[in-house]
Amino acid sequence: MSDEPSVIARREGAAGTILMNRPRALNALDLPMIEQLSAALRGFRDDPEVKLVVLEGAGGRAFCAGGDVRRMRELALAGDAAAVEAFFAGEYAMNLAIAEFPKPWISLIDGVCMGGGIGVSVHGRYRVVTEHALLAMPETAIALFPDVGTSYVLPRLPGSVGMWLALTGARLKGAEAVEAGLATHYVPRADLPALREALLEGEAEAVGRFAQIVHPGAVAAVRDAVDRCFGEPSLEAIEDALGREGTEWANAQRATLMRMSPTSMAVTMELLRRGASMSLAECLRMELALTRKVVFHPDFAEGVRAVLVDKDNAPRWAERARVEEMFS
Ligand code: QUE
Repeated sequence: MSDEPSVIARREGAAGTILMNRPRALNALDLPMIEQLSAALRGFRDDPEVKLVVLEGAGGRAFCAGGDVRRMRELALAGDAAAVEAFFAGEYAMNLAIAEFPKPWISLIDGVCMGGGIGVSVHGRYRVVTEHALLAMPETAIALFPDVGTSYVLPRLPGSVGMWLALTGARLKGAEAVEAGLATHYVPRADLPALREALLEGEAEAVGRFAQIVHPGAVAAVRDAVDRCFGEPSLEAIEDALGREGTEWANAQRATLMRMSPTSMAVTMELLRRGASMSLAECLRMELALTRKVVFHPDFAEGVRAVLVDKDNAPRWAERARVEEMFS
C-alpha cells in the first residue's frame, strides 16, 4: 500500500520503537524515511518516558538494504546537485545524531543490512543480529564508497578487516558480523519476540541475557590472510599479496576486486586511511564532500545501472580517476 507510512515510530512501554517499513524496497532509506527517522529520534530523546530505542525492519527479509541510490542516479544524470546534497546531508546528520543519542539505541538486525542500514545501526551501542542477518558495505560495486560514518568505523575494526569489507563488499552472516565487530550480540530469531518484550520494560541489559556466545568462525579463519593482504598500502600490492596466498579464498577476493570500480576502490582506500585519525563528525563531513565528486563521476550511474536498474551485473567502468581530485 502506498499510503502505508514508511517509518512507524511509537512509544511502547518504556521504549521508543521505530519500524523501517518499505519492505518491497528492502526498507532502503529514501529522504522521507530519513526525515521521519530523524524526527522520531528527536521525539524519543526529549521524552523522559522513553528509556531506550528499538529499531527494526519490516517484512521479515531485510533490516535495511541501503539508501535510495536509484534516485541518486537519476538526480545525478539530471544534474540536480542540490537534491543529491539534500539526501546525503540529511542521512549523514541522522547518522551523527544516532551516535550522539543519549539513550541506548538498539538495532534488531534480522535480515539484509547494507550501506545505509549499517549507518542507522552501527553507531548505536547495541547491534543485535540473528542467523538471518546479512551485513555488508557493498558500495564499491556501484562505484560509491563506504559512507554513513563507516570511514570512521571500518578503520577501527580489528586488523585489516575494515579494508577487506570496504573493498570487496564481503557479506557477513550474523555471527560473522559479531566476530568482525560490526554487530555486538547474537540472538536467534526465535528469541527476538521475547527480547523485544523485555526491552519494552526499558532495560537495555536484557540484550545480554538473550545473547549467545559467538565462537571464532569464518572471520577468524581468514583473519591472518586478511591482515596480510588488505594491510598492504596500495591496490596493486593488495592484488599481488592475494596472488601470493594461492588459496581459493584469496583467488575469490581477487576476482571480486576485479569487478569493482577502480576509481571507487582507490577512493575507498584513501578514505579509510584518512578516517583512521579523524572523529566521526569529521569523517561524515569528508564523506559528504566526497559525494559531490563521486556521485557525478560516470562510474556511479553505470554501477547503479548494472546492479540495480538493468541488473546485468556487467558495469563498464571508466579508467581509474585521480584520487586527489576526488578529495579536493
Ligand atoms: C550497493 C549499495 C546498495 C545496493 C547494492 C549495492 C544500496 C541499496 C540497494 C538496494 C537493494 C535492494 C533494494 C533497494 C536498494 O542495493 O545502497 O531498494 O530493493 O539501497 O551493491 O550501496
